[in-house]
Amino acid sequence: MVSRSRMRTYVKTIRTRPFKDQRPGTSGLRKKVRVFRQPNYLENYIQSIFDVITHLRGGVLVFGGDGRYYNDTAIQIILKMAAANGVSRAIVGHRGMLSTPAASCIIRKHMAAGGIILSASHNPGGPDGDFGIKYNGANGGPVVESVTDAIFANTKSIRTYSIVDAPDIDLSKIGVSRISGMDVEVINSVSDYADLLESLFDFEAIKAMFTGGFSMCFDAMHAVTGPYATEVFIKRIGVDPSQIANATPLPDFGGGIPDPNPTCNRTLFKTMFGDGAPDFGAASDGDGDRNIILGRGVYVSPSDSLAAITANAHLAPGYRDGPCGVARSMATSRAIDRVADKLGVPCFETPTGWKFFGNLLDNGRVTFCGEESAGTGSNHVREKDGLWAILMWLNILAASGKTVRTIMDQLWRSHGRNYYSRHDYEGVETDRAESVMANLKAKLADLPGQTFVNETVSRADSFTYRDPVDGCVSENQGVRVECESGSRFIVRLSGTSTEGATLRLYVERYEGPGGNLNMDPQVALTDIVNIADRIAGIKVTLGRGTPAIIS
Ligand code: G16
Repeated sequence: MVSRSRMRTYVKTIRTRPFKDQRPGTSGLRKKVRVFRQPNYLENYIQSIFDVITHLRGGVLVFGGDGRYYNDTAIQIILKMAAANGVSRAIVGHRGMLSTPAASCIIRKHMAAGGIILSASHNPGGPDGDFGIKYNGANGGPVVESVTDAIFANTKSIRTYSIVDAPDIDLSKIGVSRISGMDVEVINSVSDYADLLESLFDFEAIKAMFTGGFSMCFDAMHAVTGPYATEVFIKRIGVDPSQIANATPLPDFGGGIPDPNPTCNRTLFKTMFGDGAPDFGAASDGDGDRNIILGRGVYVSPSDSLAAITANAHLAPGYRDGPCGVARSMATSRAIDRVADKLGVPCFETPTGWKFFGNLLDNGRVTFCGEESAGTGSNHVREKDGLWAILMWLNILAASGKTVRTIMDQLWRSHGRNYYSRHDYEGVETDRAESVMANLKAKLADLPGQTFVNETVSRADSFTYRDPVDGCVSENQGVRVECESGSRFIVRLSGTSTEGATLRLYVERYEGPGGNLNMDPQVALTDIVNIADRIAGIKVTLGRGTPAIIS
């Protein structure tokens, strides 16, 4: 506990004024760096966390970020505020860095009260880029909406914050120091997490596969995953270092955008579709929770990856019994539903945002969950986990002796294929994006029964989620329009963009096991894309001819 005399000596109470724009989005508070650097902006939000979650006083908290620009400055401020707010022990990643899944692992392993993660995920970094703050609870996962709502409410009335007046803490040395009554333990960021992964997968089988000539290209995109990939792939599995690209984390991600989609990671996609491509390609994002999977000449969409993992996970030692249940976000393709159906396990449909999986995982209702946004994970932590997904794939390939293409062909031949794509209209005017949503919602009641080209609408609604564990209701989670054929489209506004609005159109079409399973998804989806645009008037209303990113 912080002694009163020490508190008097070191704690400063600073007057502040509320900012109006501190509502957390899909994944914490995400803003431009320049917004966070305004005097008191970061401090107000952090103080609001401590004001709302009062049991952090006297508790243990985990701290770390993805190493992006401003991570080093922000973490010093946050640690000094934690000390001033009575946190008894801070567990901090070496150099202030922790991947998001590693932070979740460490919160759980050390039974901490929670953790503060500094990341804007896959968003660009650097002084003109983005920064973000997430608060995760004792289960290691993002807190539920009622808590983020309370934090937001606090930011609107905050008048003071507390911070200790002390020199910066040296986060480059592993060990324990003390700041105004709070122990600061700087830990090796990778070992707990690597141990957890090693307990779930057959590293020996994966090692034997590489020894036998299997080749991989893993791109860490100069983000936080580099040191974890080095530990797991190179040190523990024996992968040749030449198979790991961009493993050194940089504050600006080397000038790239740490989003492993086909547009931001052209190099990997070019490699995997080029002559002499390796057997396996993968990448993760800024904070290491996303993943992308490719085989030689084949891209596995995140929705398909979730389905393939669910169908084959029994090949990994940690998942021998298969899943007890699975979950996907509403916008994710329904490929996993078919796998779950065959396995005889429930499949839950949640809104976008990993926080909605927390209750299902904590309550033992699901083993795997995933999202179309390149997020896949299991009950081993409470965040999506890029390296976990990549190791799961490697384990499946090693245990089955099959290629990525064969795994996918077999999945589609037994379950059919859910052709799927997401079209992102980024940086559009907020008013225009909101008017697409409003116009679409106004049409919903009349859509069922109407035929467009060759598709007849069977259902059209705005998605409302009722959490089966705590009964909480989340409304307006995206508009979905489903057709009798099984095709559907979904439109929603992103909750992670930092400039204007991002409108996402998700399209899906089902082709049965006997159908044409090898089309180019964009060709297969042409009709439903056109129908969506005709109904929602996206291009006209936004004044954009094409989406910025198609994935
Ligand atoms: C976050 C959330 C994910 C969500 C994604 C996209 O991921 O954790 O659950 O799917 O954003 O959200 P939106 O469509 O609202 O932009 P990350 O990796 O950015 O933290």
